[in-house]
Amino acid sequence: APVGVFDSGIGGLTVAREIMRNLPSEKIVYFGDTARVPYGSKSKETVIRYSRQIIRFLEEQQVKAIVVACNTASAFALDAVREEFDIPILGVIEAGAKVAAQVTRNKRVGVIATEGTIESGTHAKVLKQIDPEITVIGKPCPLFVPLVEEGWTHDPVTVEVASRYLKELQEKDIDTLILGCTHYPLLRSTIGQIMGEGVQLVNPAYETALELGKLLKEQNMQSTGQGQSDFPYRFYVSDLAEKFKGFANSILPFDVEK
Ligand code: DGN
Repeated sequence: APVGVFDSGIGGLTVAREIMRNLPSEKIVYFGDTARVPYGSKSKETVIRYSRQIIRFLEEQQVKAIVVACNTASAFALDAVREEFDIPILGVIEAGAKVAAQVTRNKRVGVIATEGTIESGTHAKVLKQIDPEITVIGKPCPLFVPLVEEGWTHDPVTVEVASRYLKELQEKDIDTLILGCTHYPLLRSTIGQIMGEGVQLVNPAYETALELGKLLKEQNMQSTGQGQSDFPYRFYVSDLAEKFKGFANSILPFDVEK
């Protein structure tokens, strides 16, 4: 059976991509809620409702586990949907927070994400559960999402915007920074250059793929990939499939056909 992955739109492809790279035998059914994106500026109740609907859809696709690739949905809805559904559900926040807690030396961790994710305080809550001595400094960077979707990952405008957003974090002496939004791993080099070598960047997309691997192993649900003849990835969107395809083809190692 495939793994279900969902996001508010196209950004979750950064998570799907890490699953493809790190767990190449797994099939994926991806759902991007492109009709209702962004989630980052919506209320908790709304994000829970949307997440619930998408999980039902993925269950109909017979998935064996679900990855909530969207950080905002992970922040707002993970606890609620885990209670409601029997299927294993993994978010992207815990995996990133766990690694950040391991790598920080000075126990000062920065988080950049959407407004909703930062306001939810979920990263801070999870990090402090792991180590109460960690100080968490959050900064919403809402303009990063449209800049990435515009394809301006290395544009001077993006460098300027990033410098403005990250200035505050630079002044707060963090040594670890969580890229707490699906799109931010695509800005990794720009963010890394601005923050400098003393700051370790944590990519929750990658860490979540590894966590998924562990979960599937523990539950004896791994695929072997053997006898797989069809193309192993399926993508669904709630609107504008063409635009989705364009973005997908720019970041995935193959072309999405239909
Ligand atoms: N996928 C969202 C997230 O990771 O928080 C970003 C896009 C959005 O819904 N604003």
